[in-house]
Amino acid sequence: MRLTVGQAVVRFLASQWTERDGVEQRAVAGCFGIFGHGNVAGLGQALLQAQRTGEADLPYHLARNEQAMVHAAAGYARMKNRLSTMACTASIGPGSTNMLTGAALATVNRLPVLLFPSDIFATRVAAPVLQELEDPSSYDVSVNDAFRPLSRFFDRVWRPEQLPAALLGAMRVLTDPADTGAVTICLPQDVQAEAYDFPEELFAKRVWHVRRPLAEPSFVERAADVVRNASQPLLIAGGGVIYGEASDELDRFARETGIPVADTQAGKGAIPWDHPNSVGGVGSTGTPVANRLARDADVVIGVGTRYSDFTSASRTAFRNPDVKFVNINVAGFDAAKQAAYPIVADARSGLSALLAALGGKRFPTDYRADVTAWQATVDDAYGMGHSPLPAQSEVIGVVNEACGARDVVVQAAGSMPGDLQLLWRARDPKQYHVEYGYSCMGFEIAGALGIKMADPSREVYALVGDGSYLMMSQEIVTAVSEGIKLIIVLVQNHGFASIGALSESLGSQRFGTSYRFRGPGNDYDGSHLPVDLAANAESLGASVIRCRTIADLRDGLKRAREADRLTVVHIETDPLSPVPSSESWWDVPVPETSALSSTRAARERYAEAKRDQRQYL
Ligand SMILES: Cc1ncc(C[n+]2csc(CCOP(=O)(O)OP(=O)(O)O)c2C)c(N)n1
Ligand SMILES: [Mg+2]
Repeated sequence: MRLTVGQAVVRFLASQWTERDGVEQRAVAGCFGIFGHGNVAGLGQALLQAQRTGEADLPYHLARNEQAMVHAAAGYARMKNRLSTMACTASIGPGSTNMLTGAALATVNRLPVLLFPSDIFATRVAAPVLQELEDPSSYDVSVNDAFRPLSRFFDRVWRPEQLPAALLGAMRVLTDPADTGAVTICLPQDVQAEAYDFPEELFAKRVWHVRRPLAEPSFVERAADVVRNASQPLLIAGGGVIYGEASDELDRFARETGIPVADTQAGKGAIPWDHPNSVGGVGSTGTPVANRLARDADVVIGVGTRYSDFTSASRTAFRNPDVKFVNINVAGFDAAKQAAYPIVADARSGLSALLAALGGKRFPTDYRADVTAWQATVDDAYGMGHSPLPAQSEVIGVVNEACGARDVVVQAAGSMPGDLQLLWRARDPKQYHVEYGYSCMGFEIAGALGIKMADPSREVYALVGDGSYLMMSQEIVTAVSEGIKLIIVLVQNHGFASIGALSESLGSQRFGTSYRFRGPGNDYDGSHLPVDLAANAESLGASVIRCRTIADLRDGLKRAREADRLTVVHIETDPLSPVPSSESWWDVPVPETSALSSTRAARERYAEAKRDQRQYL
């Protein structure tokens, strides 16, 4: 079939499917893109031709920022439990390097996204092309080489005949639950437009069967021995439980063994908040109940977790001197963490196999009274009646109440991820979408767009801080133009509440964390800025509801739900409002020497906290 490389890419992607548990779906459902001279006549023409002739079904969506379109693809993939994603095409140079942060986010979170950065001419006759980085020591280096460490698969197609291998390699990695992440195929701008006689088989429907690796019996037996001999085990549910759709198995495991279940940011919702075994989030922003259980546990069963520093409280969460770890994970890399007894398996089969091997062993459930007491603390935080400005915990409470069981909340950075992990009551495995692998400011609105595209039947609430909104809010325009409804709750607290609090605790006096005029002290200590983010959102095409009080917010959210278009609900909160303690720690180093007494005092506290850090060998 004589096609350009661009046309071949589009045809190929339109024929790729995934299958797991007998359900087939499109592997790549569409293509986000921003065109420039690098792709307008290559992939751009191919997408146009597909749309005009119907020869290939790969809907095109115009994004407003390349980083954001990769976030949208990541949100889409996460909502689809990594079984379907979106492709992204960018022009050469800045268009492509804008995708780097998105690529890193996807790979860190183990989410499949398929990126086509455009690249410099393969023929080099016209070099240096506009936006080319010239490397005097090598002519085959381009800015796109920066994608290499961020991608789980990287290739550059210098000649059309390389394309089939590149595409198959890309699909293999995208659909592998252990290896998935950003997949990057660089397409030189001349090669995109070059024709080649591609074999027809390349474009036949291809189904990628997504594996559910089974646990090896001898590994299950060793791990079961460890768990059977435990006296106070704790299970930590990570994102792998949700991606593996293993909530039923986790429920059964928990009920039959009595073992308490704590969750990570990616695992929240794996079982509902009011499940009899649920003890809430664990680690630096976890609940005190889960953290006390973690402190004393002699066996920690980590299912589908990467053990990020927030989960392990920078390796201070587990303090039993004899603590042992049993990890169930599709990725051998993660299963081996904390010198664990590894079960390299899908969460579903791993949990079932371990449960069977435990032979009816049951553990005490005396943590339940503590959970009940903790829930009263959450109720208080939801309804604290803080004044004159409301507290962020009250905003979270109202959004939680407004959310239907299947609705989705989206967040990524600032003070909200911590408050959400501590306080959010998740009712469905797909309800809680806090991107906390890369914690990227600006993910919220773009990610929410992708999530809503993945499941239009759910109401999607993006909670956005003012700092994150200012970094990346332009996908409001994309959502408006596509007719995609989002509810954006814009939390204005005039700067970085999160980093402000962190800075203060580390002796750095909230330096550079508030959005105010430069004042008399040559610092940002003047009055608030005349910035109106609600008006900004309105100017981008959103409906806007301005709220002053929590009652306004409750009513505003009701109206936003009833609306049929993207609605921004704006509320100002007190950046200094209190939140219940996690009784935990996070390792952020404090200067060892300082001319400031605040820093010296913080250094002493730091050295003290550091003593509880363990290597788990
Ligand atoms: C892209 C990016 N830059 C910087 C950071 C570091 N950082 C984490 S939270 C934060 C402030 C977030 O401000 P805002 O969205 O207003 O949330 P708030 O802290 O006020 O809740 C910063 C700068 C980040 N996570 N992502
Ligand atoms: Mg803020």
